[in-house]
Amino acid sequence: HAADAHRTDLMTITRFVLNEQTKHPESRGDFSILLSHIVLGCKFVCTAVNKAGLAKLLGLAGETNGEDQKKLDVLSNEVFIKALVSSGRTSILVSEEDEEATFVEPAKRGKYCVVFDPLDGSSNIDCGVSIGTIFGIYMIKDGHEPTLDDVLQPGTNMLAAGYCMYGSSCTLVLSTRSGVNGFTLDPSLGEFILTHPDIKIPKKGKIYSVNEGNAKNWDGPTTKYVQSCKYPTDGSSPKSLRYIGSMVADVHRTLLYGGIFLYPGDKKSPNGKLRVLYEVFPMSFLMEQAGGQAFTGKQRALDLVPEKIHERAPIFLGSYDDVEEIKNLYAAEE
Ligand code: AHM
Ligand code: MG
Repeated sequence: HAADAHRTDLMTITRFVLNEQTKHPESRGDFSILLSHIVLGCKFVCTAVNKAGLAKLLGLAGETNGEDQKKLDVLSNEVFIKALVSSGRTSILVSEEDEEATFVEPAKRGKYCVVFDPLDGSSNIDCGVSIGTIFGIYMIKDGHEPTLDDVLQPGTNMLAAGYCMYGSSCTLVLSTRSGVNGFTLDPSLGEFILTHPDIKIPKKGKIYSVNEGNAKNWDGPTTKYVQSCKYPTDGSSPKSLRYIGSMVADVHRTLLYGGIFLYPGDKKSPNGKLRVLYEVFPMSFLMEQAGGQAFTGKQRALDLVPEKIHERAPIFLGSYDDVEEIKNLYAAEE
């Protein structure tokens, strides 16, 4: 029976990625190796996040030798950097935690560059709200010493992107340019199992997600759009508002249920808050791969060419039809 097969034929993320690689005979398994190191980082962070609340309650933090316990985001960053360098498959790493990019020493270099936010939404840790890791993968341009230009590429050049959400369960969502698949960590096996094959975002959604506390500084099109979510003039029902304030959780809900997530630019922060390389690009990549869209208020988000590694951009992403509406409002403004 199909149901039995479901229970006994476990499609782990490793097996899934190896299967995908057989479609590319020239591949030598480097990508699978890189991904297995990312997966290890995610498992580590998942365990650390789950223990964090308890450690605090028991007063363990900082008691031994008066040495402060490392902050979870700093710890997660170290784990990812070390795992990625030791994979032997990377040349340049860009992390939201580090001012400068990490250039891997020549002996350990490989052809990939990884941009990531090791623990996004960390201000939510103390109240147990879902947080996550976001990552994107590029290939270095051939035959030269790695330079920053290798990571300052448009999002359209990404080979793969994903996130891992540390919530009521630990879920890893991945795209290697052929659709989007979701895997859930089975803690007893220590393996990510395919639980959400071929995710497609609904064409239109019933939810909008934005920090409305910034409304007084919004521009015309964003203001008009959010107004139309609450007071639609086309006879449709108003949308529901959901905003967690943790990008991975807000985007994950948007991907599964449909709707729109926006972090617009405003008078105070013309480029919004979210970072192009390791927040805007990976999430936009996943949205497009799932049949949705991602827009900056001026252009397709993945067409941006970042000039600095920590650059920010406004972002509107989600269901195809919902993003189309905001695109029309910005086009009308010009
Ligand atoms: P952080 O890098 O300080 O954790 O900020 C990133 C987070 C995102 O997860 C989330 O989408 C956004 O900040 C929420 O911002 P705001 O609190 O301004 O609504
Ligand atoms: Mg962040």
